[in-house]
Amino acid sequence: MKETDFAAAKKRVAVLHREINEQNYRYHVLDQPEIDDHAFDMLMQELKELEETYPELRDPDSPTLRVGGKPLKAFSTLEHRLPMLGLDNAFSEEEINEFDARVRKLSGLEVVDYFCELKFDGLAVSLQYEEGVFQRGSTRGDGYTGEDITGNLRTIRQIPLKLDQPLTLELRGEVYINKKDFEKLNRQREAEGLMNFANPRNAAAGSVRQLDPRLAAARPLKIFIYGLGEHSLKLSTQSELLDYLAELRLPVNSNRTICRGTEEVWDYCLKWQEEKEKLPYEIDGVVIKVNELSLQRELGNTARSPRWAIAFKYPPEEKMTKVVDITVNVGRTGAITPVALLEPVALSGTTVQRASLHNEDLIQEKGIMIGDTVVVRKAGEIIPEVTRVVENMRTGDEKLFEMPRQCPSCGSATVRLSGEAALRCLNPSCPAQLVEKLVHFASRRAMDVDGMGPALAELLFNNKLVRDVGDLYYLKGEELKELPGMAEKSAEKLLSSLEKSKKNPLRRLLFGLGIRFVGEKASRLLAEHFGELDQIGKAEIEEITKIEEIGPKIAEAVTSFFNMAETKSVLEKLKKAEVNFTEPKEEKINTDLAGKTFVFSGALENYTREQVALVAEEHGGRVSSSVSRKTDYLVAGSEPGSKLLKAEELGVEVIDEGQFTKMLKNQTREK
Ligand code: 0OW
Repeated sequence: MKETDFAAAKKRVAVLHREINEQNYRYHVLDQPEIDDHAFDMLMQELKELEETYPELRDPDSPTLRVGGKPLKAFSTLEHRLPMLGLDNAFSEEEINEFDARVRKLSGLEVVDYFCELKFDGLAVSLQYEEGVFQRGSTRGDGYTGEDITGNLRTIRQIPLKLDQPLTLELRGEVYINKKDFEKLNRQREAEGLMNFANPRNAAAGSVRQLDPRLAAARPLKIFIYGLGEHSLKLSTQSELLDYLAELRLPVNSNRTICRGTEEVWDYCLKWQEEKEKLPYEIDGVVIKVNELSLQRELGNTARSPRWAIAFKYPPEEKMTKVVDITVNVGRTGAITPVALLEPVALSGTTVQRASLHNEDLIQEKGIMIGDTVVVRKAGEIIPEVTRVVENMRTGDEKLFEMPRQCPSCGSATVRLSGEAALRCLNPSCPAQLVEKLVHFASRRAMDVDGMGPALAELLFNNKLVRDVGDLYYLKGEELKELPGMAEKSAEKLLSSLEKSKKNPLRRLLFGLGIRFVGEKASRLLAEHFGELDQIGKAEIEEITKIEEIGPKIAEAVTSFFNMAETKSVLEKLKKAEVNFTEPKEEKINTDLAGKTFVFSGALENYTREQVALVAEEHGGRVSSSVSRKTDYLVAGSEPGSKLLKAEELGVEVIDEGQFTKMLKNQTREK
C-alpha cells in the first residue's frame, strides 16, 4: 500500500467523521437536515468502504459502529457513582407553594428562582463519556445500580459517540418515543400479531432493554438530556448547564425557562397543561428545580429525591362523551365482553371511540345506560376507561343494556359459570372464537406465524379455507392467491412461515392451542415434564397436578381439552402435517439459583413478572407466588407489598433486583 494512499484515506476518514456527525446532529438533534438521506447514505457508504480497505482507520467511535455487536444473553449491571434519584410529586398549586415554602425556609431567601422544564414520560438513563468519547450507558435501575445498555444507547442517533470537547462527565437523560412513532410501532406489532405497547413509555422501556441491539436500532428511540451525574464543570445555574449541554450539541429540550417565584412556575404548569397535546412526545408533568446550583448543593438530597426539585404531575385527562350504543365481542375463550361505542372524543393525543365495559357487573355498578353521557379517561395508559355516568345529563331516553342471551356469533345460549364475572359462549365451534383461536395460535409467543393477524384470520375463516388451527397446514398457494387483497408475496410468506412453525418446540404449540388457564409458563412446564403432546393428552389429572406450580384448575382444563372431539380431530391434522409434538431437552444453565425457590414482589425495573419467572426457571431456580418456609429468596422490587413483611417474619432472605441479576451471572454450565 502506497504511503500517500493511506495518508489520503486517513485524511478522508477524518473529514467523513466530521461531516457525518455534523449531518447526524442537524437531522436528529436540530431536526433541520442539510442534505437528503441519499447523500447521507453515500457518506456512510464511503466511510464503510474506507474502513474495509484500511481496518486500522476504524475508530471505536466511528459512526459506522452504531449498531453494535451480537445480542446479549443478559444485561450486566453498572453502579451509579452518584445515585440517580427520583422526584417528589406535587399534584396542585398548593403543593407547589408548600415546596417553595420549604425551599425559602431552608435557604432564607424571600424569592427563589426556579428552572422549569417539561417532564418527559420515558425511561431515565445515564451516559458516561471519557475524554469526550461515549464509553457506556445504563438504565436508572433502582437508582443505585442500573443495567448496562451501552449497545442499545449507541443506536440512538441523537447521542454523539464523541463530544466536540474531550470532556469526562456523566450525562443524565430520558429516553422516549414520539407519539406518532409509537402509534406506527403498535400498528406494525398488530400486523405481526404482537401485543401492543400500552403507552410510549412502555414502548421506550421495552425497546431500550432489548438484548439484541439490532432490535433496539429498529425502534424510533429518542432522548432528552436534562442534567449531569458526576462532572467537574464550573457552572452556576441549572439554566446555564442546559445551555452548555446544548452547545455540546446534545439533544436538550427547548421548552425550558427560568421562573421567578411560584406565580411564574404555576403559569408555566398551566401553559403546558393546555399545550402538551400538541407536543410530539408525551409528558406527564413539569419538573421544577432550584436554578442556583450552589443552593441545590446546600439543600441536598433525601435518600430518594432531591430537596431542590419537585415534579408537578398533571391529573389524568378526563373528557365527557356520549354512549351511542353498547355492543359485545366474543373472545378466544368465549368470554363475551360489553364494549361502549362512544361519540369520538380526543383524549391524550388519540381519538377514542370505544371503551371496554369489561362485564355486566361493572355496567350495573356504574349504572351505565345506552345514550348516557359519561366521563372517559386514559390514566397514562392507552386503554380508555369509562369512570362514571353524568346523571344530570339524562333526558329519560336512555335505554338499559341487556347482555345477550345468545352468542352474537353462533347463536348458542350464553352462560355465566359460577364464580366468574364473564358471560361465556361455550360452543367450541363458535366462529368468533375460532377466528380468535387462529390469531392466538399464530401469535409471536405461540407458533409465530408471520402476518397472521385478525384480518387474515377472518379472511381465511369467512372464505371457508380454515375451520380450525389444523387446517392452516393444508392451505394451498393458489387458493390463497384468489383471496381478495391477498398479494402473491404475502401468500408465499404465509406458507413459508407456516412451514417454519412446524419446527417449534412443543411448549409453543401447547400455548398456541389455547387451553383455558394454560399460559406460556404452564405450557412450558407441561411440555418439559411430558416431553411429548400425546403423553399430555393421555395423562390423568393426578399426574398433571403433581407438577410443581400446576394446580387442579389447570389439570382439569387440560384433561377436558384433550377429551373433546374437536381436539382429537385438530391433533390428527397437525400430526399428519408433521407439526412437531416434542419438547427438546433444555440444557439447564446451572447458576446460584439452582434448586432455590424465589418469590418476586413489587415492580421490577428490568423485567415483567412473567419474564423474570421465565429467566429464574431457565437458570435452575423455582418460582413461587407466595412466601413460605420453603422460600429461599424474596426479590423485593419497588413498593414491595405484604410479601416483604411475611419474608421478614419467616426470616426469608430478602434481596433486591440488582442482587438477583448478579446471581444469574454466576453461571456454571452443567457438565
Ligand atoms: N423525566 C424528566 C426528568 C427531568 C432529575 C435530577 C435530580 C432528580 C431528578 O423529564 N426533566 N429532570 C430530572 O431531574 N429528572 C427527570 O426524570 C426523573 C429521573 C428519574 C425519575 C424521573 O423519570
